[in-house]
Amino acid sequence: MLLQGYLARLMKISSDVQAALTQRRAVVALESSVLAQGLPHPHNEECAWRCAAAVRERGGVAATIAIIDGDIHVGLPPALLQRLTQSGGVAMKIAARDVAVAVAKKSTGGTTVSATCEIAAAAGIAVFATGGIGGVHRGASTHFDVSPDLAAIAKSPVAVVCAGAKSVLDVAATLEQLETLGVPVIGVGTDDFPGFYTRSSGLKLEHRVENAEEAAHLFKTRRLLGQGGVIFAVPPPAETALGFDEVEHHLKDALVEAERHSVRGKAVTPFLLKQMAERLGNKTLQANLALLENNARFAAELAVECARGKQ
Ligand code: PSU
Ligand code: MN
Repeated sequence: MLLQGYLARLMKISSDVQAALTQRRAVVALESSVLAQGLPHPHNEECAWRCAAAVRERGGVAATIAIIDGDIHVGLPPALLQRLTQSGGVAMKIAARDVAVAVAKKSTGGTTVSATCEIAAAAGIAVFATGGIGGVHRGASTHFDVSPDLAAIAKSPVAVVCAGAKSVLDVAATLEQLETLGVPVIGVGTDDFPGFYTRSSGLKLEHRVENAEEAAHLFKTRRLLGQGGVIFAVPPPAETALGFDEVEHHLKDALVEAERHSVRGKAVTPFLLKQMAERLGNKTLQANLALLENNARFAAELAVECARGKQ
């Protein structure tokens, strides 16, 4: 867990985010690995403005988190955001364990879910929106590739709004691991765990809420108990969601390709997502952008509900 006092000295909080935090208004943290590694230019720029606008429309302040020249930014000015969106893939992918390295070496990069969760918590931001979380990769029983996202969510007192786990993963094993780590996974208006590109992963959830108000009540209760994060799983919008069989079919080929190129470690997730984008074309891109925006919107509604009565 990042230490709040020390971290504050390393952080640059934008004035709008700082004002909202001081006045206890709704703030939504946004990750930036999706901008630096996840989406090609110029779609990453479209993602940034659509998510920020969705948060604003629902009465929240967006706080994109990233590390630029070693500074931890909470709320990224447009000129610095472009350093990531126009980096052509050379920006660092910063997971929780890389934060200290990136700061010490004055590096520039996008923060993944694990790093963003920990930085958001240390900055006093309770709600965080992303596309899909990382998790247990297929074949993990032999190569042990489990995303640090899961452990970071378990220990950070943050509500993580997502459209499920990335479909390239072993989703059932990811849910098992979240149970082991003590992370509640709550469906928003659904009994199914969403499948990122698809409305359902085919796996059922134990608990659901119907709206942001119910989600806020549950999350506040968890915070009162002094426990870690909660995952709120929102199905991707029906208009752009893909079919389960179609995604699985192409995924099999993408996994073979990853094996053929001996892709390992942090490169696995970006490689598989890029393969899927190439195989399914513009549809994955549209689905990805729509679900990111949709998650940002729900996260803002949740943050507004959480802030109610605090000002
Ligand atoms: N690359 C992408 N898209 C992403 C990510 C990386 O093309 O969304 C990021 C997310 O921020 C997520 C992380 O937290 O990947 C998980 O990576 P890994 O499986 O290496 O832990
Ligand atoms: Mn990994």
